[in-house]
Amino acid sequence: NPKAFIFDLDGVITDTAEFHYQAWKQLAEELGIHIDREFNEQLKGISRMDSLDRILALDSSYQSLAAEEKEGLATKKNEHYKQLMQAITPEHILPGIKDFLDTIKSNKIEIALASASKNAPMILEQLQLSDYFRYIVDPAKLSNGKPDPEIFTTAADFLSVDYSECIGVEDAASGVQAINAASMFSVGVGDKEVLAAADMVVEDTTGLDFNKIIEAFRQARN
Ligand code: G16
Ligand code: MG
Repeated sequence: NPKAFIFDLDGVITDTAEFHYQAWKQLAEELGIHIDREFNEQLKGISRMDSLDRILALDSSYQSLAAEEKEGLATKKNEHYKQLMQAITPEHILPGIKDFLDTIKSNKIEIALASASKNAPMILEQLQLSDYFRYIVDPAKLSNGKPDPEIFTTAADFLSVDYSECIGVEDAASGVQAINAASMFSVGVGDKEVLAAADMVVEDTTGLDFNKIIEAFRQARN
């Protein structure tokens, strides 16, 4: 059996993308910049500052902002986001995730979180899922974001588990890339074509079948 499951948060455990979008939209409007849901797609899995850079790149009048000004804007977005996140309850856990976590736990396999979100501990708390997670990687301490494997290897190192004995679960192509680069078994949640690099893909979170995943993991390791 694998020794650890390492999860992404947004798009796997809960859908925070819409809340991030609302918060960025509010900030963008204050700056007179227009963004839509299609644009928001490229902000998934991307860090707060990188997301801000992509938004500011849409308007030539924001090309020479000082670092402190950008910090201020990023903080402002996060204030909007935290406000919206107050509405998050266990009802916002994606379908099948609670049962999947219970099954992993009852099989005595470790669980960790590899999310780019600095708000991840608060979100898990509100979803009432914190107790499942032995470790939550602090993205502020990383040198490189996904697709770099660092966030996944950091979790495995903390748990003292070989990378080859870990299974990573991701909804973003960059996340799957990060898992693969860490030599872990990758499970993609979402579009088969977008996540073609994953060792296994399920359409949505209801497809996360513990036995099927273990079977595919064993086959890949033989
Ligand atoms: C999530 C979201 C991103 C967000 C990032 C940082 O990543 O997908 O859109 O920009 O976290 O969030 P925060 O501003 O809360 O630090 P993941 O890795 O959970 O998919
Ligand atoms: Mg994600």
